[in-house]
Amino acid sequence: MASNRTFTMIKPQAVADGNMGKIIDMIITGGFNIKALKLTKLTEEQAMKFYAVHSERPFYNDLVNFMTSGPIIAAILEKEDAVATYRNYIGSTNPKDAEPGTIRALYATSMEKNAVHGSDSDENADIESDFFFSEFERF
Ligand code: 3AN
Repeated sequence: MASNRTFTMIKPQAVADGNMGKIIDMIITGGFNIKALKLTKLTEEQAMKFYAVHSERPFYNDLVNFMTSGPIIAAILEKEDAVATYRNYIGSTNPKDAEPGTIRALYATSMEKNAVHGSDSDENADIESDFFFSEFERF
């Protein structure tokens, strides 16, 4: 059965562009309940660990540099079938392919600076949520 939780980040470019409030509003109006939320900044070590699955990819170093370039918002979201529903809601990784009206279509500026992260499986949603939040920081 699909989990009802997913993990998201609002990436540095979207925060720097002044769009974090609009994106959080879209998350709420999309029917996702926020179960944890923080503004933080990743260290290089944390970003390398978070994206370790991409460590062999040619864009890995640029991705780590970008993700440590400024503050991010991290959040745990709850909704039925949250992982798949949220990935549909944010749109394709490449904003050129993102459906009109999705978060990435509205706020991403490139494949790398694609506004938000959304977990790709229930297992990763749990791992990523645990990466950012202690038990005292979520409900
Ligand atoms: P998604 O975030 O849609 O699940 P992944 O997991 O394939 O996409 O990629 C993780 C992150 O790596 C993306 N959010 C994006 O910022 C970056 N990325 C993926 N593919 C590329 C690429 N070809 N060039 C630059 N950055 C990329």
